Amino acid sequence: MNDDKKRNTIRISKMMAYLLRHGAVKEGITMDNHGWIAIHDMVEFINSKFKLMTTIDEVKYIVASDNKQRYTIKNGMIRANQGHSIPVDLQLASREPPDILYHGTAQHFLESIMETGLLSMNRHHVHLSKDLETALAVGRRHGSPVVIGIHANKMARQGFTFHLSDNGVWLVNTVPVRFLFLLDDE
Ligand code: HQG
Repeated sequence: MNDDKKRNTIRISKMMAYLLRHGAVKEGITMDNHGWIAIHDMVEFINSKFKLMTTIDEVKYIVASDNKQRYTIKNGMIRANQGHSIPVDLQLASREPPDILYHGTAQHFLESIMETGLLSMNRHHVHLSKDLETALAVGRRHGSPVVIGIHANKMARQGFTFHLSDNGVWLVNTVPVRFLFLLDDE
């Protein structure tokens, strides 16, 4: 893939994330209650907005090669597996989480988190990872990364509901401070 093509692919995949998680309805694209939009509608929108010439096949390639498996395609429709700010019902079954899950964040959020617990902020859920590496990468997006441990199974036993997205991200509405613990950096 040449550099121009790579740049276009990145633009298209960013636009997809924006539309499917946040902007579709605002941009006039029909989305059902479960977060699905027609791939055809998305391709048309992207092409007219960016004067690009993407195709359904290119979108399928982006979905198949996405490093976090962010999207699912089914019957000509596409949706994001997690990360929404618009109200969608992903119809995920509740799942019993492992003993410990991790949340990656930035140092500068730590004080506030340790005061109020983890909040979903602009998204629907707090996003948790099953391994440290992923959590660190998530944290790095916000600044100097720090990973917080969560006593997830204990939370579930106390009545908190957990969901597992189709791409392996654990979702929960909130995590009160009493279930959080700090990890050593080493
Ligand atoms: C922080 C990416 C202050 C929270 C990732 C986070 C993930 C608080 C930020 C997915 C707080 C919200 C989601 C509190 C939480 N006080 N700060 N009480 N509670 N925060 O982006 O988890 O690459 O909405 O720690 O891989 O970083 O986009 O959430 O730092 O799965 O596919 O508020 O997005 O996936 O940031 O990331 P975000 P996130 P993609």
